[in-house]
Amino acid sequence: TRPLDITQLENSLERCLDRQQGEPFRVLIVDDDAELAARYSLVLRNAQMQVQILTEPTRVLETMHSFNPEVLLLDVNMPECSGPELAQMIRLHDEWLRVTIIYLSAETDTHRQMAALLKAGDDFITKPISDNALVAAVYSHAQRARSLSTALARDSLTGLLKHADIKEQLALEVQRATRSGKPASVVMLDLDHFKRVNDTYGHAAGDNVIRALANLLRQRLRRIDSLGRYGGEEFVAVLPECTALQAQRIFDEIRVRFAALNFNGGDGEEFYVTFSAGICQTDGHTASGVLLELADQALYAAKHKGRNQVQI
Ligand code: GH3
Ligand code: MG
Ligand code: MG
Ligand code: MG
Repeated sequence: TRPLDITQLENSLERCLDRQQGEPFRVLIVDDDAELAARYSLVLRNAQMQVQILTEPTRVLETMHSFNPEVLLLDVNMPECSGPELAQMIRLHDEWLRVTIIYLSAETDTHRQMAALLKAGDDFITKPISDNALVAAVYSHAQRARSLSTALARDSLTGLLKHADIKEQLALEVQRATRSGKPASVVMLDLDHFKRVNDTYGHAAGDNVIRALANLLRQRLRRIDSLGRYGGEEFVAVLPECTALQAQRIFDEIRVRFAALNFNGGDGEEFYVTFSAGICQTDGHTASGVLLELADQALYAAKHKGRNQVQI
């Protein structure tokens, strides 16, 4: 095997860090050795991470509350309490489940390392460690923790916002529209005769339809629009800077395209599904909950008038 090319490794690490998106990763270093902690902190700060140092382990929960770290770099041997004891205590709190705990210790005895990991914690790094290796380890853990928490926040079938989150987003956009004086539109959408689809072709085929609609909506809407799975086969979209008439044109287009999609019903059978939608425009004073109610009334009218249509 070829020897490891360190320069190449360093370049890829730099590329990795360049790609780091969003807020900087938050790392809390708990170590009784202040000098060492300062050294690690410098290395991680140079890699664009946000770092806080704690030399008194007993104050860890308090510090976590104020700093909200994503990664905890934990010393093993400290005078007041051991790292594994601390990790175990942190793991008793559900609110800190997403925090990755990495031991950073001079402990080289693998039995003691294993004992620490079995108690609580996610990884064990032995000191001394090169700057790049430290950055890479923290980066990969933080990145994974973040993508997991983003994925968990989404509806698992469609990847869209969940009920509570789209409602929150709607409230924010309504406030924004009120401030800017620009119109925004709220769309409530429901699949037509979907019970029949499930009954005829099965729940899995029904799930495919829901996913296909979510993908179509995602493709067709803009980046600034918000989209959520409001209920089982109900969706809510919020379109900033868009009048009800413009929203109706867009959703009518989506409606036609969706109605043309053919789905596999098994045994070579194909089927088609339609949806109905109701739209309501902001007016600068109506509350978001009421707007949603109005969009739902428009949806009800669309159903009543024969489905496969978009009403204002
Ligand atoms: P309508 O045109 O009046 O909306 O008729 P409908 O049959 O679609 O009535 P409704 O909107 O009340 O139907 C909801 C149905 O959607 C009930 C349930 O079987 C189905 N459903 C809800 N969530 C899911 C899901 O996650 N997957 C599948 N496959 N079906 C779902
Ligand atoms: Mg120590
Ligand atoms: Mg429904
Ligand atoms: Mg329905």
